[in-house]
Amino acid sequence: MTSKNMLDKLNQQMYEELNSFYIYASMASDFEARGYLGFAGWMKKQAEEEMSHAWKIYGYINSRGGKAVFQAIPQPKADYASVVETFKASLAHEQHITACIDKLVFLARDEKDLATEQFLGWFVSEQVEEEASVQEVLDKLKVLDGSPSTLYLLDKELGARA
Ligand code: OFO
Repeated sequence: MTSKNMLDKLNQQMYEELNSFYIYASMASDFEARGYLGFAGWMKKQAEEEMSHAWKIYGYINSRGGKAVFQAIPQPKADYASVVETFKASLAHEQHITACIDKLVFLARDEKDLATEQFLGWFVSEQVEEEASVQEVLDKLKVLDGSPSTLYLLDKELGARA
């Protein structure tokens, strides 16, 4: 049995995932406006993944006798100063999401809710991947000198993800 408290916290996490979608969709649009179509495609893919995370939680809440409830999502930041700044913000956001997921796992353990703990296991692994993929981009940006030509090449490379 999944407690009302746990279901409420899962609802909060569904909000976090939808908020992530909003943030990354906005980053994609900012990249697109600056002509970085590859970075934009990469971020759009990221945003789509966030939407799929939200649906996963939605399905779980409803399958455990709860009801997924949608909260208002704040307007995301629309303009970033540079490509590096955008990816740094993305990494910070993923670290925040990891902390949220970890808290949920500890709550599930406290409540001896094995089903929810197991459900959250997928998100724990996913966060390792998500943080690593953003870190990889930041590492490449650090190695490259940030000149327009290298940014152009990286933009092309990341565009292949989409
Ligand atoms: Fe980016 O992993 Fe969900 O939020």
